[in-house]
Amino acid sequence: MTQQIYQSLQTAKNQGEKKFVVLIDPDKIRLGNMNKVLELAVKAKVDYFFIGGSLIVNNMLDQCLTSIRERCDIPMVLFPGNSFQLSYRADAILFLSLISGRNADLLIGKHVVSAPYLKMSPLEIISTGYMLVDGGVPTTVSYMSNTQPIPANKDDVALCTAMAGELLGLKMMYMDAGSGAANPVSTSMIETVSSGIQIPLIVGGGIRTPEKALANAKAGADVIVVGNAIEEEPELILEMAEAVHSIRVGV
Ligand code: 1GP
Repeated sequence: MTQQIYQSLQTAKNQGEKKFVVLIDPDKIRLGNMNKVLELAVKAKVDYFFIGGSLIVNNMLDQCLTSIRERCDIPMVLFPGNSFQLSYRADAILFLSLISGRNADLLIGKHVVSAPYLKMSPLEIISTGYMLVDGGVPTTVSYMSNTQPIPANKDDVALCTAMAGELLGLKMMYMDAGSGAANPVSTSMIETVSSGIQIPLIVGGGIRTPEKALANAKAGADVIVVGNAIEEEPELILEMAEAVHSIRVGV
C-alpha cells in the first residue's frame, strides 16, 4: 500500500505549505452544484476532496466518487461517518478514532470490524485522531456518536488529547467543530495544539470566510477543510484556496 497522500502532507508541513480541502457530503451536494464545485476546484488547485458525512442516507457514495474521478484528478479521501461508508473507488481513507470522546466503539470497536476489509483494500489508510470541539450548536456527529465535544475554551484539554493521540501513534489530528458549526475552532486552540504536536493538523467545521481559513492556517493548521460554505456558495473555493495557499511559513 502506498503512502502517497500522507507523504505529500508531511512534505508540505515540513516546507511550511498549507493544504486546502473541499468536503463533499454525497447526501447534500446537488448535482448542478457538484459540476460547478468540481470545475472551480480544478481551477483553484484544491489539494484533496474529503468525501463523507455523518449519515449518508442516499447511497450515492460510489456514484459520487465515480463522477468526481471522471471529471478531475484531485485525490479523494474518505472521511467516513460510520463503517458503511467505505468504497474502493477512493484513493485513501481517514481511519478515524474519536479521541475526544469516551465511546469505546468509536475509539476502537468499529475499527476491529472494518480492519479485515481495509487490510485487503487498495486504499491508503491514514490513522487520524478525530477531536470534536464544541462549535456552539449540537452537531450530527456529537448526537450520533453520543459523545461530548471538547469545550471551545479548553485549549489545554485539546492539547493533551492531541498529544496522547500522537503518542499512541496516530498519524494526523483532525480538530472539527462539526459541519455547520456556529463557532469554528478558535485560533488560540489551533496555536496551542499545533505547537504541541509534530504530526499534520487538520482543522474544519464552520469555516465560512477566506479570512478565517487564512487565520487558521497562520495559527498552525496544516490542512483547512470547508464543506457547508462551499455547498452554499461554490465560488468561495477560489478565494479560500488562494488564501490558504498564500501561506509559506518561514519564507
Ligand atoms: C465537518 O470539518 C467539516 O466535518 C467541514 O465543516 O461543513 O462546516 O465546513 P463545514
